[in-house]
Amino acid sequence: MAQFFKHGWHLPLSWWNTNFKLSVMPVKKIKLLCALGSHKIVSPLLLAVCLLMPATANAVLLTVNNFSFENPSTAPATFTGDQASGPADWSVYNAGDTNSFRYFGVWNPATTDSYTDPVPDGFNVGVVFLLNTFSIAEAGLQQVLPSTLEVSTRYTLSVDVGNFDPGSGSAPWDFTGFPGYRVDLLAGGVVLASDNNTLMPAEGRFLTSTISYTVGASHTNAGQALAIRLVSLNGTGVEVNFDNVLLDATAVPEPSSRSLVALGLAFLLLAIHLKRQDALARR
Ligand SMILES: [Ca+2]
Ligand SMILES: [Ca+2]
Repeated sequence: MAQFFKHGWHLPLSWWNTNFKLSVMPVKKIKLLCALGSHKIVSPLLLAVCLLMPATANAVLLTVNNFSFENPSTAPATFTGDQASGPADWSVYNAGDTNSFRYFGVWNPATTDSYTDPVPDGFNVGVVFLLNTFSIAEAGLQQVLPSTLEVSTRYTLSVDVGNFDPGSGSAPWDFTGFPGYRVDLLAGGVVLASDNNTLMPAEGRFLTSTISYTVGASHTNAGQALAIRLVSLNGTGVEVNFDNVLLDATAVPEPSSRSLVALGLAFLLLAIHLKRQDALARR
């Protein structure tokens, strides 16, 4: 104990290893020992480390209906949709102009050259088709989810975003370029987080947009319905495609209270162990 106070917290690792039998272990091994409860036979210090390690919480996949735009089922090289309603379970989001030449639905690119990449999931992709010669207002697809915003939870939303290749058979529309996109996560109609056009998929390619949003101990929109909005910014290129819309939720323990308790327990265990070591040394 005297040695501990003499050197304070700046003791070399070898001292810790000798006194606490805690080797330099890979994090994976420490996690395994923590999970197995082996700390009881390793050392109190390992138990303290276990207490300080963040808890592993499992992500729960929330329901996004028709997340892959497979409804309606659509034949290869076929668009199914209209100007007023989106694919099943999705509705049209029109930010400004509802009368211009704009279509919403699903597209099955099989047998066409509209995509070099395979469809991210299933056969269809969601379609937001806007001719910006009629209006520059953004538009897209949106869905209110069955889940509500929960406190102490981290949400992760991922969506594959595609750039329709002009290919050789897309006339009379010119799909050259990319109109830009935005993915919004909402609760109670309020936007919580967005990916505002940070990715630039090449012609005929998909990229995955991912956004995260962590809710603390309280939130103005807690208990209100979550929603997802997939937007085309209506720049040059006519069409943006979306697919594989996945939203998961992970419980997040309150960091302040959890770490305070863990730190307190860790110091208590260390003090007990040091006292025992000191008593043994005096014998
Ligand atoms: Ca799909
Ligand atoms: Ca394009």
